[in-house]
Amino acid sequence: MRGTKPNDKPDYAQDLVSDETVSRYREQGLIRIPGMLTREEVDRLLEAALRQLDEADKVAWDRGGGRVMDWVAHVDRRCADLRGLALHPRITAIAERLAGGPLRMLKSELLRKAVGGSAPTPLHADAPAIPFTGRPIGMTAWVALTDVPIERGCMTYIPGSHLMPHERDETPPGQSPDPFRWPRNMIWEPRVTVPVRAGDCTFHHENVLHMAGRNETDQVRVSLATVYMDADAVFEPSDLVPDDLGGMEPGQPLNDDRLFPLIGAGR
Ligand SMILES: O=C(O)CCC(=O)C(=O)O
Repeated sequence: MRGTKPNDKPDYAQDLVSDETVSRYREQGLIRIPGMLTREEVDRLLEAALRQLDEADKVAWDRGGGRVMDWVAHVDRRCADLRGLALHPRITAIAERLAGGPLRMLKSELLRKAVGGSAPTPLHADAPAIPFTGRPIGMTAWVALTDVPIERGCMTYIPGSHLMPHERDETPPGQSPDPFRWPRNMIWEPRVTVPVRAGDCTFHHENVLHMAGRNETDQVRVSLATVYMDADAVFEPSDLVPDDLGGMEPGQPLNDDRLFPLIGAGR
């Protein structure tokens, strides 16, 4: 664990994921790591998460007459337990190994798909909502704090789509591009649906296409999605997302250690 300075051991991250897993992530743009958290961690973090979902202001995402989900933005800035999860030593070490270079935490969002139907999460890639450029490319670690079978709205991905061009129809003049419109060339690509147990973690590349089903069960779906970016990434404003990162200037590097801490080996 972090207290024993795992990153002083050069083979720490190597012990956590094999070279084969890293290659698979880079080919497919996603990977599931089962059992990332212990039962005790899941219980403690779910309790903290439910408290946040109860008390904090939330962003609601409605689409097609239903609620896709709601979330607590930047939850790491208001809850020490969930900050600990966003900067979890195993998760961050694996993230850097998958990405192949030093990363910073950009943001973490505590997600909820409520009981009572909800709406599916539409197919999208995250890159248009991450207004930064850099190498290695950003990724999301999505940690399940409840079991998420297909019926509770687990994620479905198009493996390899991060390496394919995302062909879209021309946006009519004067209109913003719709990031949730299917890229035309992806419709017939195979998809993979990934149910997860509480404590499992998936990582997905910011350009991989993904979606999720509705929650059709009688239990809430709770997860923490943390976005990690290249440690030297620079801000590139986007029309699609409000700048909720603290008034950054175009071209400004992501080097505020307080807001965007280095993770893993760089800490
Ligand atoms: O949790 C979901 O349904 C979607 C999450 C997502 O799109 C993401 O973490 O990038």
